[in-house]
Amino acid sequence: MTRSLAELRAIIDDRSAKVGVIGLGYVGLPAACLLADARFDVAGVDLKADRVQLINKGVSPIEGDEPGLAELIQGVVSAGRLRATTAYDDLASADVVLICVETPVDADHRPRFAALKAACAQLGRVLKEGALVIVESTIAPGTIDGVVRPALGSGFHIGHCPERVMPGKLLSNMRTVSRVCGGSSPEVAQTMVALYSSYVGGELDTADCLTAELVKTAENAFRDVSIAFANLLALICEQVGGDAWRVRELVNKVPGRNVLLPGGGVGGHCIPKDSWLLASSLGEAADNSLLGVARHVNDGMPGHVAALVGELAAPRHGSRVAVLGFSYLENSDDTRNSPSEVLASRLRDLGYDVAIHDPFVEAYRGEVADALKGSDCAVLMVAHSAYRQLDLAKAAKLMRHPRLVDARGFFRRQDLQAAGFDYRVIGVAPSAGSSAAR
Ligand code: SAJ
Repeated sequence: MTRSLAELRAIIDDRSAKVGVIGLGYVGLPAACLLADARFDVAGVDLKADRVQLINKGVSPIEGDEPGLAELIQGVVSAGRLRATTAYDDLASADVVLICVETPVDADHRPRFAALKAACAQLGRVLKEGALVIVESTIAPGTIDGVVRPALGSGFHIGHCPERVMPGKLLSNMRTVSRVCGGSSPEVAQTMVALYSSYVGGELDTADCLTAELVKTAENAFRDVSIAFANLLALICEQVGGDAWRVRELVNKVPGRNVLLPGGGVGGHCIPKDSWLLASSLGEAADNSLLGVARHVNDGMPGHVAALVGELAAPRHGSRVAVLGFSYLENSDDTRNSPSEVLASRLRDLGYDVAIHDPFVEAYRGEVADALKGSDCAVLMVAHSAYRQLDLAKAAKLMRHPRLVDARGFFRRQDLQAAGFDYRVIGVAPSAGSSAAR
């Protein structure tokens, strides 16, 4: 090792360290901007040349509303502290490099490390000895030792500081949410704390790499299992004549009890795959494990919504269903692993024509009235605040048949009734006070 950690620490503290970031997407770009804003000289590497060009013009390639990001990119690029490139060679002089590439799972739910391995191999080829490499992508337990270290080669300090961001809040999450600095040694972890304290206001906990891998996959898997419990409770309530929203309300009255929200599905880039990353250490047993079963429950919810549509409006030639909401999360434009996409294709397989509306997603932005017009059933799939403005009485008149499946418990039932809708709410049995019978 040519450089001691103490020397690395010193150039981090005086901000003369050169920083690299690989992968300029939802995680890497805001991180690169915050480090540049903290007065580090930052070089960002991304395979996508068009994204690199946009960034070097001071323009954000990230769609959707990300408060403060466009201004920050403009500021740090025009100040010359952030430049983007497609060439790994530009990282040869870096002292610290963050890796923020995708870590998906394949159709068999096994982790796919191609992007991570490629980034590590290309970086290891050019990076100077003694540099610190930190993986921010969410990775399966054992990945730092089993994949990153061998691909990178020897001579580097290695760490894992998993990202904890959500679309729509990237900068505020990065500035405020606590982080785990998992280092290949306690000294490396402390050096990571020095780096992240340059822009993270939340707590910075030190740990080893394996613990950091487990913390991130566990917190997302726990959320997935908790959502699956809420969804299963919803299915049970429908079965036995109950109302999952009322049950949830009464359970959560007791402090410390927190049943999450049932709904039409679990999407996004994180929750649907991070459970499988954690479960990967179970090998063949992963599918039937608690984590695997929870995944199957949540993956089944769009299909259940399609069945509820079928109960209200049996598919006939020319039947038309309006799906309200296509992004995976309310008030976001992010459509990764969108449950609505699964629902729409299921409905088409059943013979329905499907019209989609979403105020945030370019392809489906039009007038909600156009999607509802002449439809036989509508589905509320995403709880966008904009749908609070929907005039239900007007909507009912636009439709061929005023029927609605509320897959997020979004509308007040008395409002649906008053507007003359025949409706089903996910988690509520037809007999539990809604007029579902046709
Ligand atoms: N969902 C439900 N019911 C709920 C909560 C969510 O059906 O009660 C659905 C949402 O509609 C969405 C999906 O689950 O389709 C995921 O929603 P989310 O609120 O978990 O959002 P993510 O995936 O953007 O954010 C999660 C967060 N993780 C945790 O809260 C443990 C966030 O803090 C992480 O930074 C993010 O994953 C990540 O990047 O890993």
